[in-house]
Amino acid sequence: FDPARWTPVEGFSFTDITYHRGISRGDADGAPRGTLLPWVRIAFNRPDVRNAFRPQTVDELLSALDDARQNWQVAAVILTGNGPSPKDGGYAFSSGGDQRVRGKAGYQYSNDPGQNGRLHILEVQRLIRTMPKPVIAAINGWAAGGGHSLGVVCDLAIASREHARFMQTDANVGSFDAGYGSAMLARQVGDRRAREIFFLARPYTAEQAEAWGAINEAVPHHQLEETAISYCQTIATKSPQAIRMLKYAFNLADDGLAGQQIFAGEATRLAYMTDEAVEGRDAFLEHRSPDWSRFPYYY
Ligand code: S0N
Repeated sequence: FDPARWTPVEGFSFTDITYHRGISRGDADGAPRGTLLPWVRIAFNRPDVRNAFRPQTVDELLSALDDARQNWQVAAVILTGNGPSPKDGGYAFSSGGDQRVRGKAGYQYSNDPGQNGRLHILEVQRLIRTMPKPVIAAINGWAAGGGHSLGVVCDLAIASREHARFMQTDANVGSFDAGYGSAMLARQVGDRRAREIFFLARPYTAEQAEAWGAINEAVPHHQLEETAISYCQTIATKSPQAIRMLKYAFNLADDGLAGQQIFAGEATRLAYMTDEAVEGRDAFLEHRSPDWSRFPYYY
């Protein structure tokens, strides 16, 4: 984490995550020093427990991700973990659900032990999946259990050669990501390897993850943030509409009717921008029949 490249996003008081907006350091970034840049960094901030997430962490993740989703000046999101741990120097992206707050019925808010347990991390997965901009996992250390699955769900993933380690531990602790965490992993690494990763829960390295297609790139640890930012910089040079349509196109087949609905919503947005759609609106407002004669039946 290079503080010169980031400023806290105002309006939030998070404890379990940090949320920053990219800022320019000056000429090298192509904008005057301090200019806001079109990407954000969301990081797990519980390094003493390998960035395990509890319900409050998930609430905070949802708030930050939704803010990034709605901000029309943000082109891309980096998801990562803060660290290393002050206790033992260990690095983590995330070790998944916090097993210490797991009750009989699920995960509990610490301030309300009577509340029905739930770990709504699947809502985070869906938000990453459906937000109209790429989310880049910068995997700086352990990605285990539900943390492993979050990396899988992100659009792109980069990992530290020295510190990133992957292990799908769900079956060790009696949980199972039977949605994106397993299905998308099988798309990425192949069915045989995905079953191995889940059934055997063996640790694997960033180099193995890269070779298997589970991540885009393994880079030296000191280049992890720089690489993630360079991905954002490149994405920010592309057509926002093209990136959005491409993301939804990649999702469409696997997401069934939900994927079709999102893609179709974007198609409708584009259609609204045509003179033909404007004619339909104007005709209604002017109490006349629409005149479609100017609009050809393309083939
Ligand atoms: C990550 C591991 C491999 C790191 O090992 P290492 O480096 O040896 O560190 P440790 O000494 O083990 O850990 C350091 C300290 O951190 C604590 N800690 C680590 N992980 C957790 C955790 N997940 N919860 C709570 N505490 C954690 C350690 O206890 C230690 O603290 P001290 O020093 O005080 O003892 C290794 O740590 C590891 O294997 N961790 C556990 C990984 C794991 O099994 N995670 C849970 C898997 N399950 C999920 O994530 C659920 C996912 C989920 O919610 C979900 C997803 C889809 C569908 C449904 C659900 C659902 O369950 O609702």
